[in-house]
Amino acid sequence: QAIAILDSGVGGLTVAKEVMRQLPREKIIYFGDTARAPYGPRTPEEVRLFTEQIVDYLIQYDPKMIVIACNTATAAALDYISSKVSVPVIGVIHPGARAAISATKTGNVGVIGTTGTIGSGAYTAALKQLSPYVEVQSQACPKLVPLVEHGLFRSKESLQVVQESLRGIKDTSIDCLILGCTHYPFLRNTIQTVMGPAVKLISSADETAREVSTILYDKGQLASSEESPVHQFFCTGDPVIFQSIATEWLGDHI
Ligand code: DGN
Repeated sequence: QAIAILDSGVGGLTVAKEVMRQLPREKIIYFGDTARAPYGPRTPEEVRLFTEQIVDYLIQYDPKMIVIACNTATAAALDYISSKVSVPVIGVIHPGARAAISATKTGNVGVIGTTGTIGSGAYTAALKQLSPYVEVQSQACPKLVPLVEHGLFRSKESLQVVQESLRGIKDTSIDCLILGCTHYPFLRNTIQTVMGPAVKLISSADETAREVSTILYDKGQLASSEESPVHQFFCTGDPVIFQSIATEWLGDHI
């Protein structure tokens, strides 16, 4: 049985890569809804519907768990999807919040994400639940996902867009910044350059992969085969662009 990982596009590959690294025997079925990305500007109802459609599709592959590797879909649909299916479902917001709380020294945490994620307040709620006195600065960065989906994350143009997008959060007193959208690790170096070396960047990928590992271990469902698994990738949009971004990011021909 495989681990199903889904996102609005290529962003969830940042989580898939970490799951592959921590759990190299696990087979992954990845689904990127590239034809309908970005999800950020859509209503929560629409994102919930799209997430449900993807889960309905993936369930035919009988996955042993589902990872909603999209913050926007986690905010809009995690509880709903969890109540609908019988396998464990996890999102990326709580893992990201946990990683930030263990990383911050000053209790001043920044979060960047899509308009949907930031508007939902889900990170602030998750952070405050873990540590009531944490100070949270949030900033929606709607221009970053399209850059990544178009494969422009190494372009010159990306520096300018990242600079503009981070203007509101750059001069605050945060000591760590949650990359609250799974697309943002593609722009990690550029974001680090703009924020400066004193701000630690937090991606939820590591912590999410650890949670996958804990759940499968507790259920006695970790893969035991010695053979390398053959992963499967699906996208709803142009497969050539998806394949090229996925191949570059994962460093393996997809
Ligand atoms: N990668 C998704 C996230 O983490 O929110 C959303 C990207 C998008 O579709 N805007």
